[in-house]
Amino acid sequence: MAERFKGVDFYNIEALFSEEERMVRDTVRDWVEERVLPIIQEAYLSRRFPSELIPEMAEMGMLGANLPEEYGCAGLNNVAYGLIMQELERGDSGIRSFASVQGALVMYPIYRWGSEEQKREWLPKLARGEKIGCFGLTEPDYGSNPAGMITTARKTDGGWVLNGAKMWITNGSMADVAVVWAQTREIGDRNGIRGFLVPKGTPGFSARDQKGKLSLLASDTSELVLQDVELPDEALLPGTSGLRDPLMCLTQARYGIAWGAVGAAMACYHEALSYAKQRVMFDGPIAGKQLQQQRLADMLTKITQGQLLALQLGRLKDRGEYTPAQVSLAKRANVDMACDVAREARRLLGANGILVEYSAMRHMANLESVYTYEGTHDMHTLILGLEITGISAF
Ligand code: TGC
Ligand code: FAD
Repeated sequence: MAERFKGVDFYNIEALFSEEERMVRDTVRDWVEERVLPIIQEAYLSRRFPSELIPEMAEMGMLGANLPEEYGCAGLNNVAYGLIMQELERGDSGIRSFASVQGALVMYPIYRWGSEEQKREWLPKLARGEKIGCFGLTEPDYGSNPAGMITTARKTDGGWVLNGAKMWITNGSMADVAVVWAQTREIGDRNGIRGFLVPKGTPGFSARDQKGKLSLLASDTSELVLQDVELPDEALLPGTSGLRDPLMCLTQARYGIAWGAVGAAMACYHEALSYAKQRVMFDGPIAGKQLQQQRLADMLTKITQGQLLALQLGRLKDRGEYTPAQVSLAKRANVDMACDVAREARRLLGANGILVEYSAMRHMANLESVYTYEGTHDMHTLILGLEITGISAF
């Protein structure tokens, strides 16, 4: 086995984790080292999500890890869950995305608003990785503003008919079930948005790969088309009633991203530091040059701030004291931090920094998607602006 990655820990944050949290992190860390890093370059260049990893991720309890054991999940606390996201994204943002969507955007809404029958039917299979899910909120004309969605759910006798399209959907083509959000205003719903479970193969429902991506290449991103899709009443997530529900799912996923971004930044810093020590230019290692030391000092400072932010957010979440605005702050700050660290690492590596053999450019390209999805950086700025001033500037 390769030498274990020792992490980046300038402030002895290690001491703030419980034994179980450290054990979960180290298990996932070793797995990423052994199973993800050796294949990720090939997967990235071949533009494929490495689905062969799913059974192992499931076996290790990484899917819906903070949901209860009674539905086949690991029942971990939110800090341990965050550490899983951190380690997965140290491998690749696409791997973390897969786990985020399966857990926070598919299993969470079923757990939160599903009937007991839906929970028993889907959650254990999703936790075991036997079924894959996706989350359809974004539409071609409604990205940052999902309230305007035009996908409709029309009530019929004994069921529903869905029409519309969803865009940029992670796991979309490989999903066995899509959590689709549709507006129901025409039937007089006050808030007018409900969630539906749409199984693959339902007539009128199809998924198409998003072509031409230059980011998150080791991830399945698709468009979903819903044309007169007839669903039984049992497809409705009965507890859903308005926009608040998908936004609550986003809070769960944004929380995981705040941790994941730290992992990507740690990978880039680690790579930059070891490169700087061995790359000799002008008769000495570039690690001995002041400009590169400044780069490394800035990276370490930012990563340390991001680690503390994620950890305190996790502790608040575990105590049930966190707010969506706090999650926005952490998603916004940590992804921005990781973008900066990845870019500086790539620059430190010189020409080698553009090669796939090194991870900095892959992380840098991936993080541009992470900066955009789950609420763009700008949207989180405006969410915080509203929180601070009480005035909406959307
Ligand atoms: P607004 O009136 O503010 O809110 C409607 C109701 O929702 C409540 N709420 C939230 N609840 C929980 N968590 C949050 N984050 C919440 N944000 C709002 C709010 O209190 C209200 O409740 P109630 O009881 O009064 O009804 O709604 P708005 O239409 O003004 O929108 C606000 C805005 C702009 C912040 C929201 O639309 C937004 O967050 N837009 C960004 C869209 C977005 O993030 N899309 C992500 C799509 S999924 C994705 O990208 C997956 S990538 C996955 C991967 O690969 O990892
Ligand atoms: P727009 O909303 O069109 O924004 C364009 C620009 O305008 C941005 O810079 C934005 O910040 C800015 N802007 C928007 N509104 C304002 C304003 N009021 N004031 C100032 N500036 C503003 N969605 C899902 O539902 N499920 C998924 O699984 C999923 N996976 C994704 C995977 C990838 C790889 C990507 C790239 C996206 C994914 N998304 C998913 C979609 C993602 O959530 C949206 O792309 C994102 O919410 C932004 O929407 P948009 O792309 O339509 O940009």
